[in-house]
Amino acid sequence: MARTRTSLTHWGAFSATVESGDIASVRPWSGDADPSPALGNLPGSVRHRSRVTAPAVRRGWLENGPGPDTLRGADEFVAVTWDDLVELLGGELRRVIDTHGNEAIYGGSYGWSSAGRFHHAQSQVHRFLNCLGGYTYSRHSYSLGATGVIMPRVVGTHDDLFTRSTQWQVIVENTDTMVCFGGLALKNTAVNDGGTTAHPARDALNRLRARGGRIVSFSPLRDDVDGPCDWHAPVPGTDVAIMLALAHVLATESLADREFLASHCTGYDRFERYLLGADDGIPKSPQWASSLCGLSADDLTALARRMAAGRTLVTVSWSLQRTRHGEQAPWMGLTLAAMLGQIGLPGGGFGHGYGSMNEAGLAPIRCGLPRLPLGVNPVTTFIPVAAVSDMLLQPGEPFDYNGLRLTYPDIRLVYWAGGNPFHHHQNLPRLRRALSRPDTVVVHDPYWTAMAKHADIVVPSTTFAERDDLSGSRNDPMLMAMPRLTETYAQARDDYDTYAALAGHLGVREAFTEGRSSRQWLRHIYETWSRTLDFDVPAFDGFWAAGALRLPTDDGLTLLADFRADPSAHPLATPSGRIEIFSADIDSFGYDDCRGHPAWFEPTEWLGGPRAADYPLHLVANQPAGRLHGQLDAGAASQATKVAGREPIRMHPADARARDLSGGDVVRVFNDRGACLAGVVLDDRVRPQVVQLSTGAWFDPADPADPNSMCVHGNPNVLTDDVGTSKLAHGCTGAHVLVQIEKYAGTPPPVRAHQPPVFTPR
Ligand SMILES: Nc1nc2c(c(=O)[nH]1)N[C@H]1C(S)=C(S)[C@@H](COP(=O)(O)OP(=O)(O)OC[C@H]3O[C@@H](n4cnc5c(=O)[nH]c(N)nc54)[C@H](O)[C@@H]3O)O[C@H]1N2
Ligand SMILES: Nc1nc2c(c(=O)[nH]1)N[C@H]1C(S)=C(S)[C@@H](COP(=O)(O)OP(=O)(O)OC[C@H]3O[C@@H](n4cnc5c(=O)[nH]c(N)nc54)[C@H](O)[C@@H]3O)O[C@H]1N2
Ligand SMILES: [Mo]
Repeated sequence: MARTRTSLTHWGAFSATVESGDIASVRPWSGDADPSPALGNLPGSVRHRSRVTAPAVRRGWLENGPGPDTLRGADEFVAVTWDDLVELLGGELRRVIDTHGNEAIYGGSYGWSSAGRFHHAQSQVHRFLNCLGGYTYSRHSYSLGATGVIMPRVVGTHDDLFTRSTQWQVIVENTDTMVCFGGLALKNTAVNDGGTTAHPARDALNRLRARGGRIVSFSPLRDDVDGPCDWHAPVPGTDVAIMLALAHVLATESLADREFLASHCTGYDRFERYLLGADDGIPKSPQWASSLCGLSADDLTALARRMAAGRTLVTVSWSLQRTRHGEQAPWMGLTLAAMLGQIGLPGGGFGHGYGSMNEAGLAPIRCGLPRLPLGVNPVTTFIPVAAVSDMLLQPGEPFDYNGLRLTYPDIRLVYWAGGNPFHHHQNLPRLRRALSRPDTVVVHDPYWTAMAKHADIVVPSTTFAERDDLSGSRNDPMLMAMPRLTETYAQARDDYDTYAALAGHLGVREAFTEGRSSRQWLRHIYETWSRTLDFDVPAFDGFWAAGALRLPTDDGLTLLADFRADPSAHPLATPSGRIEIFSADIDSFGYDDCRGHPAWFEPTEWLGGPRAADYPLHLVANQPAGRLHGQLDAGAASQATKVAGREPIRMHPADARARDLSGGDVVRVFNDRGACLAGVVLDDRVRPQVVQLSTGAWFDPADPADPNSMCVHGNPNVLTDDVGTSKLAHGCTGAHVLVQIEKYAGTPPPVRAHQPPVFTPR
């Protein structure tokens, strides 16, 4: 019998019809005017054949015990009982801790998992590992690796840039020109960490235009802005040069707000010497930038004048910092906005992440969120999150990070729950070699992702649809009940129950569970949270019965308005209390790849450099429109985007003609790191010499035993360089990579990405 229930994902709330143990259909939540098409991936996801149906152990690990093994990813699996799993995994955790110490466990476990706050996979795994004495952890995210380090140093905050960003209504009413580096991709506003119930960005842009506001987009893709805009398609990776040119016009035409620079910023003089070329003899003029970015110097000059003549918001998408030297674009965007002197004025100033995540432009809630307490991690060893392969391949080696000199630990056990490094990490051939190094790799996931296939111990997790939970997102007014939609599939278990059993085996059950079942925890975290509030909310049962709770929000915000109004009463959390256009601290580190002020650094992966002679196409590996990352790639909305069963690669018709390619062709995309197959889509909204292949096709090596094997499905991370943004942040640089493309000769191998691995009897 069909039932209907309401729940939510990171990409939206919905009501689901449930039949025969699975989601049969979904309808977007009534309050959402612009729902995400990715909701279409949910039907059939609970009982999909790619589910992990029982605890599984890699044959080689079972037979030979823990140890480095290049067979990871190519071996068979053996199904074991839950009791066996608890004994094997519990015993291995005990061995590693007793022999090598807790530092030898890598528990960074980066990834998005699903939206519920209690069953949040990272929270669960971190609480569990903390109960065992801790783990080597990771800092920051693949989303904002560079921003997460540079922005606290130069504007004193990271989170506030997003949670307290200038809101859409303020932009609609006040902004004359919105200058968007990296566009305003509406596809990305589908998503918010922890769930999202409304998608107002499209409507806001339409209302801004109706009022006479203009949108200027710098992006290799025309459709990074939906609807009318002034489109500039520079050579990818040259945005900092463009911003410098705009700044140069402001500085040399007396259009810079020197009063604001003196009262609210520090170090503009040092930066201006660089801008004007006082020391290096190179003025960063529109003519100079034009030779790098391919845009006309006159157009840049005219734009700078227009920006100074009205209320201008400079926005920088997150993608711009997911490249080598990614610290520079947000820092330079902030500097440009500071020179315009409109930071803190309604509709003017700086924004970071409009068109990257739904939260930019949305009102923050006026309270915290219910959350599972994580305990304390006594281990102080960490890595910047995108250094995972470096860590596994170079134990004991020193590295630079944010002014520190650190050492990579010797990891024996890698523990992953709720993330997929074969989605998120760069240079997958190198990652495969790195994953052959530790003694043991443990993965919890509902699905047989490539990461699960590379594990020794695979723990079948439930999906959000199989358990009770509650949502919560810092810029969404709705706290939603997420009731279990259907019964647990096969032998899957909630991660919480798995950790409780492991904790029991290891003698820390009470510390982990505090005597509560997961249902009791849900009530407990809600009640603990409700006691921190200065407004009334229903008791847990009332909330659960109502299904949703509207929280109060801070409306009408302008980013940094308080600081602007009174910088001494509201100083920034920077050394000077002001915007640091020059940072003495960063300067003192003496890094060659991040200096004391924002600057142009020539990228490695760009059309203007020597690599382009061999790999003459610039691949933009952006976020997929039809899904969240690799999640539910097998679902209908994601599958509808595929071409010949492969991930679509969009290219300009001229670049296709030059290679004798037509739409629908299967092509080999390659460089010196690896290769993948993809399906051609011709589109003149893509800048010539640029191709776009989104992330998220499940990695599918033609020959799993060969670490250099091509991916037959179209995962761009077989091509990307595994190198950090700089010594300052070591952020992820996966957004850009140079490639060559050729027609695939012969019959393309079948895509097997969504099939389980081969099992063998014990
Ligand atoms: N080249 C390139 N690479 C990129 C990017 C890019 O722009 N270019 N973007 C980067 C960015 S910004 C990000 S955030 C990352 C995203 O990378 P990830 O966050 O690692 O990707 P997801 O596919 O969301 O992985 C989440 C996993 O959690 C699993 N899961 C869901 N619910 C549960 C649960 O309850 N328990 C457990 N145990 N597992 C669960 C899902 O099945 C899925 O496998 O990718 C990064 N990689
Ligand atoms: N549908 C959907 N939405 C998502 C996600 C998803 O997986 N699916 N992932 C979410 C996550 S975790 C994150 S962190 C955010 C990421 O948000 P972003 O990092 O901002 O997203 P991207 O799609 O990688 O990039 C946005 C656009 O930047 C443009 N761009 C790339 N390189 C350059 C350049 O050098 N110069 C200029 N001017 N433009 C460039 C590309 O054309 C691209 O479409 O997205 C979130 N939203
Ligand atoms: Mo992200």
